[in-house]
Amino acid sequence: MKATARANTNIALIKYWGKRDETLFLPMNSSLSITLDKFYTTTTVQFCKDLPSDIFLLNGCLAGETDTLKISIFLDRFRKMVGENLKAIVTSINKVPTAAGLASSASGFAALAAAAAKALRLNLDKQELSVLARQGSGSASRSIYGGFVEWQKGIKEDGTDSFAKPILSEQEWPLSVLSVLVESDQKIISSREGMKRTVETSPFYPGWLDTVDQDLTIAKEAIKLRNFEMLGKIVEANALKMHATMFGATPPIIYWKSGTLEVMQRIQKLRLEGIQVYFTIDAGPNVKVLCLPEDEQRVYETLTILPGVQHVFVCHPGSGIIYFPDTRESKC
Ligand code: 2P0
Repeated sequence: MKATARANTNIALIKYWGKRDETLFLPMNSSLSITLDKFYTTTTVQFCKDLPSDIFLLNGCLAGETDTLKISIFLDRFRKMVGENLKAIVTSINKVPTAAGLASSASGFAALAAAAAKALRLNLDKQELSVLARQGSGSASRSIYGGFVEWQKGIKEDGTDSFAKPILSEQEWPLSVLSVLVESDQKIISSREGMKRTVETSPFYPGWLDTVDQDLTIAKEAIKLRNFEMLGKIVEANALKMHATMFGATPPIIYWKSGTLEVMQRIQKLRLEGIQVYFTIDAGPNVKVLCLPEDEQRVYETLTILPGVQHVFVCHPGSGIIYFPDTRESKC
């Protein structure tokens, strides 16, 4: 009863911002992402008889109580599906460095869902896996698939119609995504708290909800047409709009640092110099930059020398879930 799976992280092009159900992780709006090739989580789940409680090892270290409890609550959904209460040893290797400015919860819960389901021989399809991964972290629903992925919000109260689906595979449009690190400290407000506060207090949040579906339609049309300028413009506008909702929250949420603005302004200048390049920013100070592969080197060289930039990670569209054969069936 053991299986290993790997999931890549993803970066939202049209953002998920706000929940309509916090327990089931149901979003207020649909979103769209690119799965990346560089940063991933590989997780082995082994269910064992006679194990008194779940054990979670992250990057070789025994995890604390809070993190282990999150894993246990997540695994309970799988245990319920098979009517068994076997506890598990969960071993995760996280190749999403905190310093990359990318969230590891997306790849983490996607890999855990896939490995747990396979270990219990649940035979779930990707849609069912996406529904389960979502209940660990919303953005994890999208990391089940590679390339361009849409998470449709769904309308049902039980969340069974809130899952991701693939739009375009990673091979079909090879863009470059540069993850620009301007700050590596842990952020003070989690995205979970940030979106909750925004929904509850920001007078700009209704404006977000009024326009995000239209943003998504434009982005999907741009992907269909492989129109990079059309995609980049809407991606950048959508990210700025999400941050504008936060500026209006009480108390206000400002994730940006001076380096964030420096990168944004340099990108706008690059565009004036004739380069097609756009940015997006998640719930943090770091900037993700989209460009065409032929401009990747120039954009990299321009950003890497900025005083406020600590590091630039170059990524490309990556694959969805992959499974590894388990060569050793260890005894519990
Ligand atoms: C996204 N973010 O679409 C948005 C954009 C951050 C900004 O999904 O509470 O870790 O676990 O569902 O998925 C980050 O939030 O939040 C996120 P939970 P998650 O990628």
